[in-house]
This record gives sequence, C-alpha cells and structure tokens, in this order.
Amino acid sequence: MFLVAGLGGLLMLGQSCRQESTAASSAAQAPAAEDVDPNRPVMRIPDGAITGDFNGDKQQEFIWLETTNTHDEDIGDTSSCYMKCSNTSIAPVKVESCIGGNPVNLGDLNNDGADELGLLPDWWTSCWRSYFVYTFRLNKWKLAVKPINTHCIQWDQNLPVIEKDSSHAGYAIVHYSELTDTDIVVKSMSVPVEK
Ligand SMILES: [Ca+2]
Ligand SMILES: [Ca+2]
Repeated sequence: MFLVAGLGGLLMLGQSCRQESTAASSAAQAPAAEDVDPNRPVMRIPDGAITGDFNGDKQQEFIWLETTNTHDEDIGDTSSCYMKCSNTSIAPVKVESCIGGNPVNLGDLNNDGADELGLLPDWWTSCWRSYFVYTFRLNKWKLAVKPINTHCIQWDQNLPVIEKDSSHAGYAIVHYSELTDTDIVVKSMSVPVEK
C-alpha cells in the first residue's frame, strides 16, 4: 500500500474510489505530518483527473494525461501522451503524436462491466484528427473500435464522437467526418465494440 497525494492531500491506494474521493475532497484535513511515513512513495493526482472503473473490479480509479516532448536529430520534435491511472496495476496508455487532450470516461460501451476510455489527442496542425477509444481487457489496453476520423467542423458541433447503441447490445454509434467531392460531412454508423 502506498500514498497518493491528490489536490494537496494524501491518501492510501487500495481503497475504493468513494473512499479516495472522500479523502481527496477532505484534503484540507490532511493527516498530521507525523502520521505520514516520509519513505512511502507518493503519487500526485492532477486537477482534472477523471474517474471511472476501467478494469471492471468495481473500484473507481483516477485517470489523467501527461505529455512528453523529446527531440530526435533525424525526425525532429516528437511528442507523446500517457494516460496514467491511480491504480498502478493498470498500465498507462501511450498515445503517439500527441501534445495534450482530455481523457473521457465513455461509460461501459460493450457491456463487460468496465468503462471505456476516449481521447481526442491535440496536435500542432490540421483540422483532421483521429479519436481513440480504449478498453482494458486481460490487463492490457486495446482499441475498442477503429480510430474515428474527425474534423474540426465536427468538434464545433459538440456532438459525442461515440455513444452506446441502445438498440443493439455490444454496439456503439460513432459519429465521424468524411471528405466528399464537395464538402466535409459528419456521418454516423453503428459498429461492434471490442471486448
Ligand atoms: Ca477499477
Ligand atoms: Ca466496457
């Protein structure tokens, strides 16, 4: 067991999220310094972290995004994102060509008892970006559906990129952008969600 520092407070991993949230929200009542073992590793949960049960163990965890920016002499600057989890048994999701973004709890799209995780990665150029949907199965993250093509005209419409298909169990409706001969249009289709 180790400690988590969230919003200025400290809490122990291994508790349910309800307990975590309570501990985080009561950060003002952080334990007295003499009660905290300074040798225990500390994890900091950033503001804006989302919650969900992404591994289906009925315990809520926090997920947040961090970025790296590395310079390669041959290919120039490269940036990746990592979506990290407060449950350290859940490996981070690495997203290539990413300089930021806001992870989204998409709910349980495939009815396996665990929430799916969505991300529209920020990048330097272009109005075209792929939206990624991840599901955590057998201790690994994998894509729940193929990357979804989106264009900024779609983002401006504030539509969900993916939502559960209430008329077809295990399916989701994806909203995607497509370039036609004359225009860019937003279309929808129902697709199976990987388990
Ligand atoms: Ca969980
Ligand atoms: Ca699921």
